[in-house]
Amino acid sequence: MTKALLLIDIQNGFCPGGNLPVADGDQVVPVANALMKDGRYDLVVASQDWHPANHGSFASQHPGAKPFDMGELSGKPQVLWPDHCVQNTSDAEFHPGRDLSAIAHVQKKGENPAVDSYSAFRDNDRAALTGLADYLRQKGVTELDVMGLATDYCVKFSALDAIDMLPGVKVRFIEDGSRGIDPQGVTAAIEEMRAAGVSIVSSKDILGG
Ligand code: VGL
Ligand code: ZN
Repeated sequence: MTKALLLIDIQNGFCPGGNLPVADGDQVVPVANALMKDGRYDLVVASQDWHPANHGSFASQHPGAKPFDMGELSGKPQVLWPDHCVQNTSDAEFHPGRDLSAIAHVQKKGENPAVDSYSAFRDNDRAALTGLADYLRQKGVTELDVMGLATDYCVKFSALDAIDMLPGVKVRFIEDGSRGIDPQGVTAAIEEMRAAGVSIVSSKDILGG
């Protein structure tokens, strides 16, 4: 049994004060730090949204568009976001309260300006893989707990891809270790994850007491 924790996009950009803030996004930091203590996990991996300044998911790249408008990217429907998590800016840095000492691997994503990458495993068009699935397979991971930001986008797509790409691995979503962009989207995301075979758990179940 090899247990891994996957921490999704706990970056300044998705926390209060960031460019695409998720309500109470910073509240997941103490949950992540507590879970990483005491060697509970054999492996801890983090993803990092890492966009070039001209990324096609940014409303700023679409004349006349506003952030959160529905637009198109490479012929596919795309939510247009405020510029966020631009490479080598403080917005893309991990939240300063995070304990990074246990993180064995950082998976960057979203570098191709022509396609968005919500999942830490592959681009939204499913063409390009990030390499994370191979990495976790090579480490012999049998249980994967997923948490972070944002529940209704990157966390959901990462958990669904884990089910799809890592057959036989038990995947759990840590609800109180995650926050979402849209409350209705969060409810739908949790249902979608559950229906796909993801267990919904609380950090208290894991920490005990
Ligand atoms: C995310 C929107 C755009 C996320 C990333 O981390 O959930 N959402 N880029
Ligand atoms: Zn992004």
